[in-house]
Amino acid sequence: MSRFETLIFTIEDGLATITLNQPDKLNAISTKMKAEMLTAVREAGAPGSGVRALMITGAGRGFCAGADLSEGGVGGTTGDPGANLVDSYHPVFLELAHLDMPVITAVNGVAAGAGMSLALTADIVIAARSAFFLQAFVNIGLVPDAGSTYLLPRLVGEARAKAMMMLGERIPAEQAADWGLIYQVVDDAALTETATTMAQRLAKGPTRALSHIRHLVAASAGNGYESQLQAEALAQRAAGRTDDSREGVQAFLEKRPAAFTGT
Ligand code: LHQ
Repeated sequence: MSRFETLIFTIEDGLATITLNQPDKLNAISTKMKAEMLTAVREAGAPGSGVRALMITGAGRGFCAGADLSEGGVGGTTGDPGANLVDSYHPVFLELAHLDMPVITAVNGVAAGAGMSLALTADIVIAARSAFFLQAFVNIGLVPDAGSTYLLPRLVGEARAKAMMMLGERIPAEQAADWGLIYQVVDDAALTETATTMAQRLAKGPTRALSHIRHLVAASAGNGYESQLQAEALAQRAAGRTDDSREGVQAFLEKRPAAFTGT
């Protein structure tokens, strides 16, 4: 029997997969789900877990409909939305941001509210053609949270970000891809295979370099050009000393595919 009530969590060949599994509520984020996500993400990131990539997707027709509004409204069990965010959303989102491995989200259906924020935490977002993205917050008189006001303007620019946030309209997956909000749209039937194949490839990649890439790009939002050059040099020094870098160069010279180990 699974240890989790609201998720399916698997680890296979270095790839951890979290499937949000409350399909009757379009995988809305309950208190239990937040706690279980935190446990699962921590397990994936723990030293010695052997995990080298994480994929997040949803069961059923939704990816994630945001905060579970059936659980005491927007304040959750505490009655205070701010405390709800700080106490139980931020730990999950920060744990994801700090992971030293690539993260993919396979957006199988609606990604709304904090569910959209969750989708955008990934390094690579792939969506099914029928999926849509919704800054649902304003529709219930709230402001975007769980990182949406940080990530969205950076991805699509302020004009589109503010229109999404203020109008609370559904943005179809293809439009999201055209805007640069996500990486790729695929036919619904192809989503799982496409995303899994990409995640498996990342799980066999040069993990240290992939980790530096995600942290460098995250840092670039707050750095000037010169600081970012410095950050690149530091990361390159570390990446250049890995077994995977040595293997990559050797494989190139020997005209064979590299066999990266993540070390
Ligand atoms: C739901 C939900 C849901 C519970 C669908 N909860 N049951 C965090 C904490 C602190 C402060 C506040 O902010 C936050 C972050 C947030 O995420 S706030 C934003 C919360 N999310 C929303 O406002 C989205 C609400 N949902 C919708 O607008 C629609 O359900 C969408 C557009 C997602 C999907 O529409 P439909 O495809 O037409 O599906 P539906 O509305 O019929 O929903 C299907 C079922 O899922 C339904 O249950 P039922 O028993 O009637 O079949 C919904 O009640 C349930 N559900 N979202 N967030």
